Amino acid sequence: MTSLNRRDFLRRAALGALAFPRLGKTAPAGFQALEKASGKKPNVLFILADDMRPDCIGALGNPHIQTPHLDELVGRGMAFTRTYVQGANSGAVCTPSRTMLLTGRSVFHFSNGGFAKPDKGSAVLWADAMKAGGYETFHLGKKGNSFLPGMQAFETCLFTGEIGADDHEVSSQKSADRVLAFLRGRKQDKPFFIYLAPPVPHDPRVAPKEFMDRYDPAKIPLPPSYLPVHPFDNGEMTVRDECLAPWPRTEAVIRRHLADDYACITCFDHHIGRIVEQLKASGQFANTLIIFAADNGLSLGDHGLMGKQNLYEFGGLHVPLVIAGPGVPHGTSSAFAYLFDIYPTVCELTGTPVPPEVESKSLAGVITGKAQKVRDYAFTAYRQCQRAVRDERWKVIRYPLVNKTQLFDLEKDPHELNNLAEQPEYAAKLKEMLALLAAQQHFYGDEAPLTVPNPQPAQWTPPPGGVKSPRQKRKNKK
Ligand SMILES: [Ca+2]
Repeated sequence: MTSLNRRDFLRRAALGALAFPRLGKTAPAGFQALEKASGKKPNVLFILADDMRPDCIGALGNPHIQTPHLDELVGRGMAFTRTYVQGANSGAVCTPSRTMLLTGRSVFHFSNGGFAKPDKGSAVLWADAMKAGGYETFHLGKKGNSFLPGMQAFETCLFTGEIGADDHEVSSQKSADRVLAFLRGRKQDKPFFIYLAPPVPHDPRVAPKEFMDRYDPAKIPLPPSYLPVHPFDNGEMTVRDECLAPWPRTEAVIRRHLADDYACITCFDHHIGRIVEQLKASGQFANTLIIFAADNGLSLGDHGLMGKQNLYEFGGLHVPLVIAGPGVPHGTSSAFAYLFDIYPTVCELTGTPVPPEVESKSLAGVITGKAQKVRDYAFTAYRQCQRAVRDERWKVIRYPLVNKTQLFDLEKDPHELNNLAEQPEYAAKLKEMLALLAAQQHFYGDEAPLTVPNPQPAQWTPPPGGVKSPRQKRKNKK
């Protein structure tokens, strides 16, 4: 979008002349429901966890983690159980993920952590869209590995480092304290849009003792896909996150990581509860949309991996997403969603015009029951080394740099334990899924090749003596 177009958009939006450009001249059903329910625009509280698996909310089927406040959110709202980050061209998956959220642009169409050439002028930032829609905007989150202009567009833009919340042990508490101060101190004439994104449960996985004490590693089951070592070179075997545990990943080490992760999430949940309590005390709860999601998923022993640099279902790009509040019925949706669908979804649910430059899709129709889905497949990408696509049942993951392919029947094998790609009876299905993968690449503008001239051997063994973690390297330098 040119600057003239952008100015024009904001002016027209402010004047109310841009009446729901995606949906004709009437307000969308979600907004009509909200208007009916509340008589005014809802507040928006968007909470973005940093590195959180989709199976780390108790109410979504994990009996080993304590998340009472997120459970309450699930209990009254809608959970999207197939939500993915579209892709990342960097091991710091946070960066492209957050850039997509803050711009509504695909990872294949922006330069900041994306795959494409610069086109900074073409995005309308989420904060600007919400401001134009009449919102007071407040951001509190980590500064690194995100998209600075997207954060600085919020009227109040605070970084966790400025309030002592980069210290992971107290990050949840201090971030919640600052949100509470904002809620108590603000004028009430505009609805608020809060974007809360502290660096939790991201490693180092530490929480106050009262939360760490709640989990006994010995009682936490290993992931169904636990392996000591990933069976082949996926192109990213010694990236930062993979060095957080030595090879082979022992059962005891994985249980410890899971316990620490769960403790950090329970601590975050506790402080989310404090914010919800304040909304209730101030009478704003009934008119506040609360959205909970994470910027990326995480492997914690699954397939022998520790990080978010892979495309397994329980791995890098599959994230939790729960939306609750006025106009949102209780339910679960298995519609394929991208994390950056949240931007147009929130716009539509709040009667805020969706800028035409936004490339993701609103889930409001799914929420209000008017649609079952917004896309037929989930396509995901990681750097040049991994590509995947899944439909309702089948999934293919392609590793072009080592000429390796995996085919999974997710209906029978949800944890991706049984690779069918080399079994002759699945040759036709494999061919079909690889064609779909190529078609999805073309659709999204992804130019990475699925085959390369001289692929490397797929075999991989851990480096002798391991690889030092970033923290160990820093320690040794001192
Ligand atoms: Ca992250």
